[in-house]
Amino acid sequence: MTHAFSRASARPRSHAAFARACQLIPGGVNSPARAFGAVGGEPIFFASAQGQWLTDIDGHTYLDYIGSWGPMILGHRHPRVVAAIEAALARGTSYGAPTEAESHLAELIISAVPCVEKVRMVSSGTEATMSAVRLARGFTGRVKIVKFAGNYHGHVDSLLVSAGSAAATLGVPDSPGVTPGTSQDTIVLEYNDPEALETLFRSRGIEIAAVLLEPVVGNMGLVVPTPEFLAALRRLTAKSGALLVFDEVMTGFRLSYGGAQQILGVTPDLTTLGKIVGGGLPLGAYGGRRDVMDHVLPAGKVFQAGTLSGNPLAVAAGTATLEELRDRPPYAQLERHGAVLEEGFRRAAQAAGLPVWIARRGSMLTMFFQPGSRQKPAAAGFPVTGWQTASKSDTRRYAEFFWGMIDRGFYFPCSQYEALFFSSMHTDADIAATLAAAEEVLSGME
Ligand code: KE4
Repeated sequence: MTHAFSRASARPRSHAAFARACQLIPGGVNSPARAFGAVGGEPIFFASAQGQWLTDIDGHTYLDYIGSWGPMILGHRHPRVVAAIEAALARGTSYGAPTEAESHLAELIISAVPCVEKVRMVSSGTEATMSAVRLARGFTGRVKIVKFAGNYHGHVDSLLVSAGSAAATLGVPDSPGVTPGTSQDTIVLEYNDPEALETLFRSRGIEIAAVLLEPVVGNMGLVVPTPEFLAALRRLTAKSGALLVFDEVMTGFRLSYGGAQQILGVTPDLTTLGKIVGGGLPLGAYGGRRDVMDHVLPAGKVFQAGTLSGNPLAVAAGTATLEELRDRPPYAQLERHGAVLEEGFRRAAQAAGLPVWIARRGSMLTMFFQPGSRQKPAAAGFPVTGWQTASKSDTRRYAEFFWGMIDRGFYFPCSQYEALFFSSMHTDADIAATLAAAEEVLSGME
């Protein structure tokens, strides 16, 4: 089914821009997640954004359900964030020396995130997870890292093993260039499988430096942890001396002001952050127990450094974003809108006779399209509990849904294996218009 917008003729300037970019940048993009590889067609080039809206270089406007893959929880160009960046800019852009603003942002993070007693700022989520893994190994003196299939933690060599997000989308969950010597110390288990975790710790617990996971997964589509899985994670790591590391780059300040760990009631030993904590500018962070963090150079001997770590502009954007989230928490509204979207998508898919599994936490949601013939009302979809079930999705149907929504001006994630996000700027009318469009698209799908 070809779509008005999916044809390059719908966006001639994007088409030309993409052709030019492909001559200069691998795949024409600076990150594969935005390449539209899984949905076909060409990526859209954008000119500007404001609030909940994106405008492409052909002048089309879209309601934004990606929010820069998570950071824009307050919408684009929030006045408090813009003012903070402008004020910092008037004083300088980078010093390569400490500023008081970094301590203020550190205080905000420490007061918000339950496990964080000390924190180190870096420039991306990847740097945060890479550093946390090195710290866990340096602190414990152990080697093995446990991760879970379909979880994505950035493009860290040792973690690009059965990875999610663009790695899963584009079929390179174990990337070329990652050597056996690197990946041999990474153990991959299925998410939400406490028995596998028990078996591993029974035989190899003393080898394990850390267990790293997305506490609510966004990178295989949205998957929530079972209470049994969470309890096993915390019990087994505590008993064996391994560190429990929550990668909250996506969920931090998204699911609540204290992140996933606050709503799940499980306190890890380390947490990694990114996206929202930088307010849309390049900033990541890792933090946790003081006795662990004090092993980071120069307090301790675990090396980690960065020219632009704690960059004044990024710190200003992150600080303003966190202060706005603290002062006017949007989470009740995000929950209300999320529940309406979830129920509306479920009803529309059922009426269209399409088997789906819908998972949601707050303003993170995925509708997994599943194989099966159409029958009205649709048979219930099977639960998606980990990569083994997520990877059974009908990605062709997802692509058809994606383009149908693009045709109608709704910018959804360009992969079945991503979560959608929406902001505090999305209105009741925006949510209703989204559901009306989804009903139209779903009812017309093959
Ligand atoms: P960055 O290096 O992209 O800032 O963060 C890596 C990362 C780490 N941990 C989690 C849980 C993440 O979701 C991410 C990055 N997420 C992807 C989207 N699923 C970023 C989009 C992209 O790669 O362009």
